Amino acid sequence: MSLATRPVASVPNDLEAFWVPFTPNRAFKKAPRLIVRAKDMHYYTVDGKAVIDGSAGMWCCNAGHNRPPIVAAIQQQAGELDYPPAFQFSHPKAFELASRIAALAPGDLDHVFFCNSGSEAVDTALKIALAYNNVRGEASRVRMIGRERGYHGVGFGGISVGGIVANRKMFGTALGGVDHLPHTYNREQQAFTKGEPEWGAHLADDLDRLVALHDASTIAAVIVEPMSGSTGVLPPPKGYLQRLRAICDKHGILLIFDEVITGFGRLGTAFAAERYGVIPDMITFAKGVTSGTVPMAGVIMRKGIYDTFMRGPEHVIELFHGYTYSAHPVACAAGIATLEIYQKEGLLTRGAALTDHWQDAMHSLRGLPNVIDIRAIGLVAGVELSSRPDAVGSRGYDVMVDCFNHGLVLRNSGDALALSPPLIVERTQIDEMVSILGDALKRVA
Ligand code: PXG
Repeated sequence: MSLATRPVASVPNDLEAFWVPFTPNRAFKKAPRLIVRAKDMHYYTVDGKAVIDGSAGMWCCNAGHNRPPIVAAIQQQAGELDYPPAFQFSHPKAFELASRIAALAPGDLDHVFFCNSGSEAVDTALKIALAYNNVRGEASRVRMIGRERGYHGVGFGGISVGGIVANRKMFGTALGGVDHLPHTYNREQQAFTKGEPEWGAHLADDLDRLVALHDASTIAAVIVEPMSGSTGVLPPPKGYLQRLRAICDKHGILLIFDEVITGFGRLGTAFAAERYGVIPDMITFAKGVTSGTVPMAGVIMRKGIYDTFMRGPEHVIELFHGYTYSAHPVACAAGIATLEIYQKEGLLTRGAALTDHWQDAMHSLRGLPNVIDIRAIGLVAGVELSSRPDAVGSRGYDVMVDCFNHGLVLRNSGDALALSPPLIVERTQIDEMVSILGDALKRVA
């Protein structure tokens, strides 16, 4: 079809009203990056240009874009049952999706509480940790332990246990009683390692120091991302998560893995918990559960936690918590169709099969201007650039914009670039991404 006869996507003619999240609005509105269509590995811009998706949207479109079975499931569900009350009523697909997710999760992570975003999932997990300790007669356990450089969304719970200063400093003191483990990144010890670094397992022992300071009887839970994503892709040091699990067990502290990014195949297993052979007490998930098509998230918890709540009088609500859109039918339908694609196409383990090619391709960028570290694992990579002395983050931003202008979407977090393509990515597409990024690194001083 010629451009003249093709239906032209409508371009907003006034960009003022929408406050674009986590974005420098004035710079964006001067040169907006508008995407109007997507298919499989590609986005299409408002002016019809194809751009390869190097970030699965924002770490979520793991099955690739606009996959017909997911689209059909969403359309059908919307036409059949749009919405029933989420409290005191439910619908069959909520149970079906929960059963499938529980079956994917390792060990006795058997029960699922649904939310709509990773931030809600984190708040939910923290609240379940508090309530669980209450119900089991350990109500003095009210403290939460997060980690420096952790990202757990933007709710007050999430920014409290999170450790990204820009996300915290403007927003008061948030939750009280929160302490933080040290982050696990040390460039001198770890730069340019492939997969998990050898150095750093001992940093888990800092939890013992926090227990000595606060006493175990005051600590409800520890929450960490098995691999920190937003802060620039920091794989866990070998043995670190196992050590954290052992220390939590010693002190009766719950361990929560925030798998909003690592869940649904990013590291080559369904969940990172499986990759590391560590069963946390709760897993938070979001993003990949519907491949980004409809907002959906949740908390998977071990049987013992759920069972502890199921002991009171049967007519009494066990947990005073939930959202209007918990287990929304359209999201559940999308989730079921997504999990079917993951299973049929082996996408949850494709990250393991492709990881050698992925790591070699990413590490080929070593030696290009300003590259000071590369961290690649599963199907995710962080490429760290040195900061301009007078403008931290500006180089990463310029590379992101340059890549977009030359056909690649990736994420920039300060001067760290993150790549996490849909799990359907082909080797040739990995090479294409690396080539565009390499050229951008040469162009941007
Ligand atoms: N936990 C983790 C580990 C996350 O990565 C959230 C919670 C919050 O999810 P919601 O759905 O509330 O956004 C996240 C979200 C990026 C980027 O480019 C990362 C996220 C979101 C947007 C951008 O690093 N992670």
